[in-house]
Amino acid sequence: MSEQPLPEPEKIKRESRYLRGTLRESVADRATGALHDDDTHLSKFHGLYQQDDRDLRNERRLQKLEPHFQFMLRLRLPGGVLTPQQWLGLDDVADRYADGSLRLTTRQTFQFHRVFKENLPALIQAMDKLGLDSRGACGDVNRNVVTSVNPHLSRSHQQVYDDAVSISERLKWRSAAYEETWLDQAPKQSEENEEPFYSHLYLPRKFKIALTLAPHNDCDVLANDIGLIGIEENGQLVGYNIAVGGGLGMTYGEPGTYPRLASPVGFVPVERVVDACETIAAIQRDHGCRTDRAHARFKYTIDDYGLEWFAERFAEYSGTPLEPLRPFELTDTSDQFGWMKDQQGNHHLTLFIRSGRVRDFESLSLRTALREIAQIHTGEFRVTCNQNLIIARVDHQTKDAIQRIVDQYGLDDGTRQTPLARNAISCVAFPTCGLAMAESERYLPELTEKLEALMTETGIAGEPIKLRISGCPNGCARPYMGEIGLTGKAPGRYNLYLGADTGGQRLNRLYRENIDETQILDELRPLFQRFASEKESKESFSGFLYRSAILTPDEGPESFHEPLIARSG
Ligand code: SRM
Ligand code: SF4
Repeated sequence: MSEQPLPEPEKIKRESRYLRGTLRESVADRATGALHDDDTHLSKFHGLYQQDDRDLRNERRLQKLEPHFQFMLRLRLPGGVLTPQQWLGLDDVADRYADGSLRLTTRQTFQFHRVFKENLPALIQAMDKLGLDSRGACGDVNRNVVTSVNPHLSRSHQQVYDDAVSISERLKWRSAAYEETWLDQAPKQSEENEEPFYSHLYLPRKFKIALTLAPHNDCDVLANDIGLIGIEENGQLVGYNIAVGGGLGMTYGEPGTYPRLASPVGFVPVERVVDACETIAAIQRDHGCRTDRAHARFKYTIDDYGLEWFAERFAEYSGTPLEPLRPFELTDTSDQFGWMKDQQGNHHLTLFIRSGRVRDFESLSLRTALREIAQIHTGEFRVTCNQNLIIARVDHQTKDAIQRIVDQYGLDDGTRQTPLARNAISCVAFPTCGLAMAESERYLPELTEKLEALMTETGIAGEPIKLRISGCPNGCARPYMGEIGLTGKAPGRYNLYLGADTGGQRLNRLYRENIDETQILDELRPLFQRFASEKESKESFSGFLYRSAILTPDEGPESFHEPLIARSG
C-alpha cells in the first residue's frame, strides 16, 4: 500500500527548524505586506494570523493592489488573568500597533487586530516587557489553557487555576525560534533537542484544554480536546474527572466532520493532573491523523480507536490506569454578573462586554472607562470564556471608586441588558476573519434587538435564552452549545440550530438550513409562542423543545454525531 502524502502544513512545520522557517526574513521583507507562503503556517505557532481587510478586497483587486494584508496577534494567557499594569500596557499598544481595540476571546485571552507586518516585532517586544507572550496561542500545539474559576473564591478555585498555569507551562513549545524571531536573540549554536515533548512533529492539529470546578461550566469544558472537571469532597479539591475528544469545528456537506462533546473517561488525583495532560497530548501526538487535516483533531482519534483503546494507551503511556469517574454535575455555562464577595472579604465585579470588544464606541467609552479602572485597581483582571471581564480582588476602599466609574460611564454590570443579550456570544467574523461566510460580531446587536422584540411580542421577554452566533461552521463562538445557535452560510444566511442544554452537556441540532433573518424570526415565532403558553416553572427554552417533542434526539436534516455523556451522580 502506498503511503498517503502529507499535507503542506504538516511538511512545513517538520522542515521548519523548530518553527524558525524564514520568518525573520519574511518579516523584514518590505516589498509586500504579507509573509512568505510557508511562513504563514509557522506564524500561527507564534500567535499570529495573516489576514486581509475583507471589506476592501474587491476594491483593491479592481485597483490591482495586493490585499490589505494585516495580522491578528493572540496572547497566551492561561486562566485569562492579568494585572492592571498589564492591562494598561495592552491598552497602550492597541493604539500604537493595532486598530485601537482589545478583543476578549472565547478562550479567555486577548487578540489585537489590524497589526501591520512592520509593527509585529515592536508589538511582541512590548508584550515581552509586560511579561506576556503569544507562544502557542495558535498552531498545532496546546492552545491557551482555560479555566472557569476565580481563585479568590476558595482554595479549590485557586488550585484549579494553579493547575491551569502548570499545564500551560508543561505543554508550551520551547524552541528559541520565538526569541530569535521577535526578541532579537542571537541564533542558537545548536538546535538539537529543542522540543523534548513535541519534537519536530508538534501535534497533528490544534489541541485545547479546559478546567472547571463542578458544577460551574462557564468555560464549556466539554468543548475541549481535554476537559477537566474538578471534584471537591468535603470542601477540598481531590482531583479531576477527565473527558476527552471534545471539539466543535465542522465543514458543511462533509458528514465526516462534526462537533463532538468530550467523553468523560476517568478520574485522576490533583497531583497527577499535569502529567495526565501530557500523557494524553502524547497519545494524540503519536496516533493522531497526520495525512488529512480535516480528520486530525483528537476527537477523530478517539472515535477512530474508541474509548477503551484510549484507556489502554493512557495506562500504557503513564504506567497507571485512570481511576473510575467520580459523581459530578454541570449546571450552568453563564457568567455571574455584578459584584460578589469572597471568603477573605475581597470583591469581584463581572462586567458584560458585548462580543468581547473593548474600544470607545460612540455611545460607550468602554476602553477609557476600563483604563481608568486599571489606574486605580490593585487586584487583577480576569477574562471569562464568555468574552466578559472580571475586575477581581477589589478591596473595600477601591470598590466604591470603581463603582463610580461604572456608573459614570454606564458600564454594564449585567443589569443594563436583557438576559438574552448578556448571555449571547459571537465570533469575530468579518472583516478580519479569512474564513467568515457571514457576519457575526457586527450583526449581533441588530439580531439581538430583533429577537428581543420577538420575545416581547410572544410574551417571553426576559427569558435567559442562550444565543450563540458564528460566521462559519468552525464554531468559534461555540454555536453548537447554544439553545439557539446560528452558523454563517453566505452573506445574510445562516443555519439555525436549536436545543443545547444550559449546562453544556448536550449539543444542539440542525433545525433549518441556509435561511435569512426573516426566516429565522419566522421559524422562532411559533416556538416562542408555544414556549410562552406551555412552559413549566423554571424550564429552559431548550428543555421545553425536548419535553414538547419539538426536538427529539434524532431530529433534524443532519443530526450531529453525539456521544452519550456518562453522567454519574
Ligand atoms: Fe476559532 C479559526 C477566532 C475560539 C474553532 N478562529 C479561527 C481563526 C483564527 C480563523 C482562521 O483560521 O483564519 C479566527 C480568527 C478571527 C479573527 O479575525 O480574529 C478564529 N476562535 C476565534 C476567536 C477569537 C473567536 C472569538 O470571537 O472569541 C476565539 C479565540 C480563542 C483563543 O483565544 O484561543 C476562537 N475557535 C474557537 C473555539 C471555541 C473554543 O475553543 O472554546 C472553537 C471551537 C472549539 C474547537 O476548537 O473545536 C474554534 N477556529 C475554530 C476552527 C475549527 C477547528 C476544527 O477543529 O475544525 C477554526 C479553523 C481551523 O482551525 O481550521 C478556527
Ligand atoms: Fe471566523 Fe468562522 Fe471562527 Fe467566526 S467561526 S471567527 S467566521 S473561523
